[in-house]
Amino acid sequence: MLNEIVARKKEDLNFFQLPRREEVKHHSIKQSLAFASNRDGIGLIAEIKRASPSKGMLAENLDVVERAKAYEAGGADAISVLTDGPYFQGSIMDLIAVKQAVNVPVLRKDFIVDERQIEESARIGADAILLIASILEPGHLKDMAEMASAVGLETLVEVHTEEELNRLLDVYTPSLIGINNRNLQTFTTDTTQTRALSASVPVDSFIVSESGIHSPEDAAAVTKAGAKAMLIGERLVSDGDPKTTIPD
Ligand code: IGP
Repeated sequence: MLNEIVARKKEDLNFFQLPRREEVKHHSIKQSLAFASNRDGIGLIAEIKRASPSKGMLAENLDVVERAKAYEAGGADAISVLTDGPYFQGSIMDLIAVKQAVNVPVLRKDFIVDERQIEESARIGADAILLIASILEPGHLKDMAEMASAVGLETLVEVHTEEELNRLLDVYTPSLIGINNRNLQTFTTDTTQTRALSASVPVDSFIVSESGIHSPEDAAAVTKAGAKAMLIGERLVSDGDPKTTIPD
């Protein structure tokens, strides 16, 4: 019986494919995006998003490994993986699988509210995590960012309003700031939000424009507004070719 249990345990570990710590090769998301922004005018984070609370399923039976490889081959400079289950149909297993399949940095996209999620993110091989200003008090967010850095994770700090941004900047200046064009209360997107907030972002911070980018025109507009990278989910999940959205 014990032999059987042990054999089963080994099988489970294989199934889960949790990486060995020493086998995880980390890549810096900031460096990758900065390099791309200098080369192409803007960097691209392509997102694996199976579903969203507002649109429901975006792709049935999405093969996340195949999709992540397609994004990488198509020129994505980083991959974001939604790991929330209840609202986005993702899981940490999606991230584990994607991380092992690509050589670009992988961002864990989730609602991080507890330090145990930071430890977990490091353990599953993420290179970076998202921290959302609207759900974390500025002081708490700063502590979380420092904890993340201590375990080798970079952070993308997301703001949606100028008030959130200013409250945060009073205590902490993130090096990667995501301006979310989507209002998380109403789910409506407006890419002019990037322009509205970018003037208040400190010059040394790197701006990522997130959400609602569907066309080369949108991409050009956020670039003009000061974004050095853009994060695209829905459009790419439904389309699959990152190049269609990158401006020349
Ligand atoms: C991607 P879009 O409109 O291209 O699918 O958006 C990304 O910005 C969005 O998924 C997102 C998100 C979030 C999801 C931005 N911030 C916070 C969950 C939690």
